[in-house]
Amino acid sequence: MDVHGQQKAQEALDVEIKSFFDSAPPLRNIENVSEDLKKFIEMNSSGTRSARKVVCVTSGGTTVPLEQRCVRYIDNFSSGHRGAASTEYFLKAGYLVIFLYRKGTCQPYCSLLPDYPFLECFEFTHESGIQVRQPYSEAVKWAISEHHAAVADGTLLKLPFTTIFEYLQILHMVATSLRSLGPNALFYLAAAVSDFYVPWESMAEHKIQSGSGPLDMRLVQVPKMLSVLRSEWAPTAYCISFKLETDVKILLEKANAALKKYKMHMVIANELLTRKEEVTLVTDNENIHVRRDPKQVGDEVEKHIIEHIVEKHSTYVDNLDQKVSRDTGS
Ligand code: 9Z3
Repeated sequence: MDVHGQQKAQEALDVEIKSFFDSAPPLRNIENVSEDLKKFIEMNSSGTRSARKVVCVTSGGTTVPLEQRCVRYIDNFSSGHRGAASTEYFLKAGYLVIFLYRKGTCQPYCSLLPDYPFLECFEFTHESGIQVRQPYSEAVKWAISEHHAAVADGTLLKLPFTTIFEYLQILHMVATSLRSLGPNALFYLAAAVSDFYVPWESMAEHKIQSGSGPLDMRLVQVPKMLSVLRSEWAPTAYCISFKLETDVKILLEKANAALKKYKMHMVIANELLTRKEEVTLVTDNENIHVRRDPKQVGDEVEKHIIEHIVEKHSTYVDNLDQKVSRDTGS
């Protein structure tokens, strides 16, 4: 595409993005989100913490409501395991984490707990108090101590979303809040984001009636926000997105295309069935194949992913710092 064509495409995207945000239902708890973000950043940018790196981990799938008073919705698959496990490894590596997660999906430090932890893990004592049942005592102790430590230290901020409207509005708020951190900010976009949605103004208000025959509904494309994240929202942050496919034959090609198209620093390519075993980290100059070691009990692929990212992000920060020093002659 020539320069004129690129300019036209950019203008069209800007119009689509504006219309998406203008027509999205306003976030119900916008004041709380903005207050929590402000406190999190202020708390962590005072004193010795000023040089700490901050990562926004997105996790879980977004929904697309079909009715304004929503009874039905389309969902994007994601258990939230990738985001939750990665959050634990980022915290361990010394990052501050903003965990933007789909309500009801996996949470950091909870992977060893059963699905219904309250009913399964606890029992009454003779004195009608509550205690942890023996098989879960270590897992519960670990979950509580790690989670409380992260929240009490102010190193973990959790922000929930459900719909595509909520997700993109909060991501926008997070990105613009982290802009001042420059290269120390990292985006790790593991959430499974809807590609199509029903614009709010063309959505039925009430429950769609089934008596009226087959449902004919037009979904429009969700504007690709990755490119504005890079160009406007947080232009010097390190940005990592994920590419999910079910056909391995096209996976790397698609990941490479996304890397170039959205100017990502890294795209993590994963295939649905093997995503917990292996992924490929695709960057401009190399593809790094990462596997979990099945012989090592409890080894997780996320541990190896985060090790590589910490190294790449660190090099990125150092290179930008050196460039700034050269440019300013300091
Ligand atoms: C991923 O590819 C994640 O790794 C998974 C993790 C959702 C597969 P789980 O939550 O699974 O551990 O069960 N996330 C991104 C998926 C996605 O929607 N990517 C878009 C695409 O592939 C780009 S934003 O086109």
